[in-house]
Amino acid sequence: MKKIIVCTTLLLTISLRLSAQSTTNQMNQTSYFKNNAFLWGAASASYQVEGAPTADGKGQSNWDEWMNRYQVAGKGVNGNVAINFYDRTQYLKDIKLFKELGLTSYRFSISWPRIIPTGTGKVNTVAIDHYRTFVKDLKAAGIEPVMTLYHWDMPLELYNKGGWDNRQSIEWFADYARVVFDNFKDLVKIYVISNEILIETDMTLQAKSIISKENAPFSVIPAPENLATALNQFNHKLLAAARAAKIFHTYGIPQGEAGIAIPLFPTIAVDAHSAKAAEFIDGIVNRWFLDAIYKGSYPQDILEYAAEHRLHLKIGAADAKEIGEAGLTYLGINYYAPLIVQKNDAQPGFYGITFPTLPNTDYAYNGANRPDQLKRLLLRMRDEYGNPAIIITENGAGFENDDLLSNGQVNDARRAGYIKAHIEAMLSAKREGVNVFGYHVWSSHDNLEWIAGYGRRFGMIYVDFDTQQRTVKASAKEYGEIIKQFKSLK
Ligand code: IFM
Repeated sequence: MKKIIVCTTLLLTISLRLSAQSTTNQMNQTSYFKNNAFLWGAASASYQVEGAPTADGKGQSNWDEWMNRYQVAGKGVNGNVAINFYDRTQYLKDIKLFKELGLTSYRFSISWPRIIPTGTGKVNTVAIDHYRTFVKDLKAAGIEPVMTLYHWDMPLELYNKGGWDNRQSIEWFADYARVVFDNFKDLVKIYVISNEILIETDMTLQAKSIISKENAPFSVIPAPENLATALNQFNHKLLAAARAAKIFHTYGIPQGEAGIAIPLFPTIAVDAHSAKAAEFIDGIVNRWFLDAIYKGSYPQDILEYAAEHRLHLKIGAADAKEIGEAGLTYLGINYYAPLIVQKNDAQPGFYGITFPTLPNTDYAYNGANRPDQLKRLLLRMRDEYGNPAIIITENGAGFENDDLLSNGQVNDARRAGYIKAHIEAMLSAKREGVNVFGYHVWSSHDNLEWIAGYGRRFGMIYVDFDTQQRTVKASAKEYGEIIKQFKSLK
C-alpha cells in the first residue's frame, strides 16, 4: 500500500511572526484567544453521531421524524445508532484516540430535544448531566470543549409550530440558550451558538420536497421560489443567535467566547459577463450574514431584488441592527469550497445563473478542492469586515473511493492532502494578519451525512457502521504530525 509521506517541510518553514494587526480591537484582555494557544480540533454534531434517540428522556427532533417516519435518506437510514457516541463507554475510547492524535479542542453539539424534550419548559437534568460528564471527560484528556448549542436538530413540537418560519422561534431559542449557559457556565468557555443557518434551511427545503414527493435536488442557493422563506428564516435564526449572545454576556464567563458558525463560499465568476451574477450569489450566501453581523444591515442589492420581485419579507426595520449589536465575540467559519458562477441567460429559471464545474480541478463531495479560496476568504474578513477573531469551525472533505479499509488501514491520501493544503492556506493568511485562532476538521469520525446517508465519509477516524469498530485513518496521523509542529502557536 502506498505510504503517505508526512511532508511538513513547508509547514515547518512557516514563520510564526504575526503582523501588528493581530491584536484586534474586538478582543480584550479577558479573551480566551489572547490567553491560550491555538485550538487544533475536530468537529461533529449530535444527530450525526449520537444515536440513542429516546435515551434518558430525550424528546423527538424534526430529524428523528424525517428519517424514521418519512425515510428522507432512504429505507432504514437514520440516526438511531449512528456512531453510538452517546454511549460513554464508546465515547471514552474515542476521546482516548483524540488525545493520542494530539487534538487540543473538540467541537460537538448538544441536542436541544435532549435538554428540553418539548422545546420549551421543563429541563431534562439527566441530559444536562450527560453533557456535563462528557465535557469533564474531554477536559480530563486536556481537550478544550467547543460547544455548539444548535446543529439542526430542533425539538419536533417546535418544528410543528412552524420552526424557524415562526418569529416566536427567537424566544424559544433564547430560553434554551439561557438554560445552556446556566448549566455549563462553570465548565465551558467557547460556545458556537448555531451552525450553518443557510445550509440548515437548504436541507429543510430538501427534506420537505422529498416528503411531498417533489424531490427537488439539494441546492446551496435557495431557488427563487424559496428565497422569501429562506431570507425570513435566516433573519429569525440570526436574531435568535443575537439574543443568545446578549444573554451570554450577562453571565460574564471568564475568557468566555460566543460566536456562530457560518458556511462561507467565495464566489468565482467564470468570465467578466458573470461578475454581477457572482456578486448576487455572494449577497445571498455570504454578505447576508456577514453584513448583518459586522455592519448591522442587510445587503442592499438583495433587498432590492426582493422588492422588485415582490418577495414577502417579514424583516423588521431594526432587525439587522439588533444582530450587529449582539456582540458576537468571534466568527466561526465553515469552509469547504468556492461557488463557480456563470451568467446563463438561456436558463432564466434559476436567476439566469448556472454553476459549472471547473476544468482540471480536484472535486470533493462538497465542491472544488481550492485551498487558495480559503486564504482569499480569510483576507476578505480582514479587509472588509474589520478583522474579527475567527475560528475555523469546519473544514474537511470526503472523496469517492478514498476511504477503503484494507488490512486494518485506511490510506485516505486525498483527504490528508486536502487538510494539509487548507492548513497551509490558513497559516499563510494568519501570517498576513488575519485573526484566526483555531481550526477544526470536519469530522473526527465518519458519520451520518444527513440526507446523503452513511455513504459519504468525512471522518479522520473510519467507522464500521455495523460493528462500531474504529480505525484511525492516514489523514488523522498526518493531522497529528501537523499539530505537533504547531502546538505552541498562539
Ligand atoms: O456534515 C456536514 C455538517 O453537518 C455541516 N457542515 C458540512 C458537513 C459536511 O457536509
